[in-house]
Amino acid sequence: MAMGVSFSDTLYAHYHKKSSHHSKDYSSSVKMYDKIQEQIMDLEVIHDSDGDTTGFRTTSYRQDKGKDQQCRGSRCLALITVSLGLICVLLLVFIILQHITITAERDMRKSYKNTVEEFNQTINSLQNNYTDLMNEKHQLQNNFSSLSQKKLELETKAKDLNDAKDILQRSFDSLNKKKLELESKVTYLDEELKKESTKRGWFFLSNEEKSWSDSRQYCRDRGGDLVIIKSEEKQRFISSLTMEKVWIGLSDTVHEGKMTWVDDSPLNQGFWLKGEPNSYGGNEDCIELNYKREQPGWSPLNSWNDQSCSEKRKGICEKSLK
Ligand SMILES: [Ca+2]
Ligand SMILES: [Ca+2]
Repeated sequence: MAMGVSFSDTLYAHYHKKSSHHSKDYSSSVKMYDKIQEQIMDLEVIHDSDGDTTGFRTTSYRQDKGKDQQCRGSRCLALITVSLGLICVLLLVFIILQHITITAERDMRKSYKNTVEEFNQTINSLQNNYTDLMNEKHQLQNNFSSLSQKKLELETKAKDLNDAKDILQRSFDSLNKKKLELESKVTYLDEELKKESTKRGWFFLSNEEKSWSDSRQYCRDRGGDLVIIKSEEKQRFISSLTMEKVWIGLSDTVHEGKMTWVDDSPLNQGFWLKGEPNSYGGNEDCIELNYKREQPGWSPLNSWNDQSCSEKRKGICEKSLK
């Protein structure tokens, strides 16, 4: 019974130590074998001593001693056989465990190898990702630098535009002030023009040569009439407008010899060429300006002539600005 407990414990201990200490398995098995041999020897000694301590050696006992020794030899042989069988079983278990351990180590190495390969692939992938990210980082840094440069340029342009805006604003304010001044002047001049227009009219020349009455009609159709000249200043001014012979608003059509303006006022001051009016041929009732400019004695203040009213002349029209 003591041998059975020892063997089981030893086997149990051997089983659990085996997985972690493979190098010690063989030496442990040898030790166990020696221990079993010692236990067998102890059993033989105990059996012999038991026989010696009884003290009751009978004659029949001596006769049976040969048979007992035979049985003891058979038991020892059986015990040795059982022990050898157990050792074989133990070795078989050891071999199986060794095989399992080697297989486990092989699987572990294979798994480790796969893990290392996956780890290397992961490292390579991470390295590639790191390279890509670094490239993107450099690109972003370049873009950032470019954008920063553009930002500075735009800020400079914005500052320049702002300065230009201030200058334009000042110019606008100045021009607006000048505009107001000019509008004020225009208003003033408009008032002055209206005042002056009550004293003077404005003048224009008819577009084609016609008789005195047709030329007058031309002027009347446009809101005016043939010009009336009642001052030396106006005579000089009208003479400066044209070099050709033109009709003015003076005639003696109604009463021969009595010159009358188109507003029915009488002639008080005339600017006749020397020798005029002469009513040449008895048929000269309408007055023209600039007659015989080439003739000696002609001047802006001496340029009128009485002419036949059917002669074709342009007329100088005067239109009041009222
Ligand atoms: Ca006449
Ligand atoms: Ca004449």
